[in-house]
Amino acid sequence: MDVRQLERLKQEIVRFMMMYKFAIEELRTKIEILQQEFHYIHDYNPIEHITSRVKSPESILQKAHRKGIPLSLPSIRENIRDIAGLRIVCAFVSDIYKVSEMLHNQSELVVAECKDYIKHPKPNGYRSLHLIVQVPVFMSDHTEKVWAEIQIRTIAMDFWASLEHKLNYKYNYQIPEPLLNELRAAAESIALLDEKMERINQEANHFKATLQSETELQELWLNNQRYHLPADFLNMLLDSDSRRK
Ligand code: 0O2
Repeated sequence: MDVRQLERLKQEIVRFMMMYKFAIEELRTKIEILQQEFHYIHDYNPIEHITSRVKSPESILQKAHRKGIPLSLPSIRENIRDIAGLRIVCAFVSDIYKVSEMLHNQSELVVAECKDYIKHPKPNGYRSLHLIVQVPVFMSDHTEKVWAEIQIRTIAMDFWASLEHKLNYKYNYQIPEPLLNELRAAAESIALLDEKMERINQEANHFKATLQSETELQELWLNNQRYHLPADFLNMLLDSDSRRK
């Protein structure tokens, strides 16, 4: 292969990978807006943190070989749908489903597949909710629809998955049976812990709701600025709300 041909191919691969970087940026912006909107309305943030990555060319190649996918860019683009990957980490299991619902309601986003490894954990104990989505990326002269995978999980599930990933790397995907059993048991404990944390949080929310004073309900904060909601304004809205029903 001559140098010019190699350069052209490299450019093609760079353009290919860049599309996934843009898809991640589009998704991050969408999710950050949803997160802020949710925070203002419910005074609560369902997302702890978000990480993202574009799959490396080695990893794409390995997956293509493993799945018997023809080695061409169009075929990889269509068949490997987790080249762009986002991981959303939440505190509670109910937050995972709230975030998933918000993403399903985004008109520009097509959710093509939802794999619920929380209701149906993998045999090794892996838990997480995976959404395969198609996101439009707006270029100067056209719009590209790009596949991405969004993994949503709790802090505890994330902790388990990163340890399991590390062990797989260490043992070259041949983790000894006793360790596999311990991992499965740890996954069970984590599921129970997630349930317990959820219950405690629900009780705390109930307590907070009963304490919320009228004065608190008459103020709102936007960009660190406090706004007062006059009682007349609230009454007027209440009136029109009841007329609508
Ligand atoms: P990486 O390094 O994250 O890119 P596959 O299971 O890959 O043959 P599919 O349908 O793409 O087919 O997989 P699935 O089940 O939706 O899983 C996709 C991703 O979820 C994986 O990507 C992992 O990131 C994560 N995942 C799935 N199962 C496990 C598991 O048992 N343990 C851990 N730690 N992570 C898991 P990649 O491409 O495998 O890896």
